[in-house]
Amino acid sequence: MSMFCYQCQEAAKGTGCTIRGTCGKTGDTAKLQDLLIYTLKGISIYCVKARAAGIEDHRANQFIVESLFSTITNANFDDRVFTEKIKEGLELREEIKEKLLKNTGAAEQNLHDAALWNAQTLEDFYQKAEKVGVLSTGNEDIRSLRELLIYGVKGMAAYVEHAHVLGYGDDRLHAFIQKALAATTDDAKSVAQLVAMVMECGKYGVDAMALLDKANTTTYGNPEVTQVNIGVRQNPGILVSGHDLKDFEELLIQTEGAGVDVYTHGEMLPANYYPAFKKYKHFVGNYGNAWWQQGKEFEAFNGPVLITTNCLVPPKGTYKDRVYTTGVVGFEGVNHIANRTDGKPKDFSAVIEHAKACTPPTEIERGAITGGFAHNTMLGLADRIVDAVKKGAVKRFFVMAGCDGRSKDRDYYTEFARKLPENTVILTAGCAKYRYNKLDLGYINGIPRVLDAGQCNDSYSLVLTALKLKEAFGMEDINELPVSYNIAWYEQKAVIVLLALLYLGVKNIHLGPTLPAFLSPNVAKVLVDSFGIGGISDVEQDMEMFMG
Ligand code: FSO
Ligand code: SF4
Repeated sequence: MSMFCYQCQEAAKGTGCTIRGTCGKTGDTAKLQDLLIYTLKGISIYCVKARAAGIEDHRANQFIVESLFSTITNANFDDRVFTEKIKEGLELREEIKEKLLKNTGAAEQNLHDAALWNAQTLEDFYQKAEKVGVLSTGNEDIRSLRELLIYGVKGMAAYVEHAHVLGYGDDRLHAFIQKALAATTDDAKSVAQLVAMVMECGKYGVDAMALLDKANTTTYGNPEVTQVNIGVRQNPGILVSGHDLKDFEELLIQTEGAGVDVYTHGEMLPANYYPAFKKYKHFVGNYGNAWWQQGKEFEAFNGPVLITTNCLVPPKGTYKDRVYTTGVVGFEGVNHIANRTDGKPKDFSAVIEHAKACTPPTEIERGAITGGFAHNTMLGLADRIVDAVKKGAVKRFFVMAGCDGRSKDRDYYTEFARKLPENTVILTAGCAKYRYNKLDLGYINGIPRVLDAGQCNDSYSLVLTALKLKEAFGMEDINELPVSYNIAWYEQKAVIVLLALLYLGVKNIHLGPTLPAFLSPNVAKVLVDSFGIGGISDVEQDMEMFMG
């Protein structure tokens, strides 16, 4: 076995990737990612102690969050990045150790190896990585809970990083992330204690999404109901994918008057809903679909593509020279736009110059799709929605948020949406929407039957909508609402969204297309028994179950 990774829905054979990732990650990259996580655990052990002594290390906080984000599925495939991060992490760990020693005057005793090990060469890194990966935890249930916790904080880190870029932060989130990472090295932690920590992770997940929501809406305004153009214009274009709105804004500013158009792809689609971006005349609309379709869509786009976060698919040679990564994203041999320094914007001039020399995008479709149903819009529609429910025009809401992926099984979601009775409404967020957002599902009392709140992090908006409905109907419990949860997951941001929903008391969530490989039978049983979590079967059977 040259690697072991089971963090996403595409884990090979539903158990784990052992030779090469389905995502394209090599065994070497997987090992370096394992070692980086181990390094972060060591730093966290010290950060927890330093915090208790009154020392908050902001550089460590930021390093941990960015490093976690870089190990999320489809974010970074560049071994040099991980090697550098491990080296930097080891130095950082020693710095915090020194600070702590100065402060307390006594060296720490009996520390876990994660806080002690050291190595310099790449060869030593690989050797060490073999001993500290996922399978180094022997007990299947402890391993499952440790990994569930790690994937939860990876997702949380992504949202914390997006908020940070916009100038929003909360040290309590860093404190929890580090406490969780350190806890995964503590052999004294029981199954029950780890379960409690996983639930606590959900609480901080809600806080992280609320923080990001505040950052996004304060900076760019509340998303508005928008008809998003999915056709093309005649100028050369730049396509922007991923979730980072700050990158998007800076690119829009720098392309003004350049004779180059800007389009969104995948999870950047919701940028179309923000008032702050609507003023840019060269912002055309959305091109294409969810991340996994990027091969053929980037090819047809003809111009440069900027990937601000996951999901990046290893680029084909035919368009690789047109791909630009930035932030935590990376791929060997692909152009990378450097981070901001001294508060100055990123420099996208290379992407813009590249675009000018390209032919305009090939048209792949025409028309428009509707979105912008985040919590503020929903608040404005609340009376109409409550009325529609009371009069029986809406019988049930289906939360179908989450992710899309390349597996054929995901056709289920298109068929499920198509076959839903006409008196039902889909609430969505994340790239899962592409499975049904171009179907003509019609309207109920002027309200579309597919209500898109935004990116996966905007699942927070869906929760606020559910809480508002609970209040409007005078209900005690969110589970009394006529809402069913049929959620599609793919990577670790979906894990934090799920844990956040569980923390808020949402029961009977169905998760597909398959349950996570990292849930051991016993851990899965805890989730089934306590929260009624279930999988999916076939469309007819599930429809009957949900509507029944
Ligand atoms: Fe999708 Fe990828 Fe947003 Fe994920 S583009 S799969 S859950 O990164 O983050 O929904
Ligand atoms: Fe496999 Fe997913 Fe891990 Fe990639 S991220 S190696 S596809 S489990």
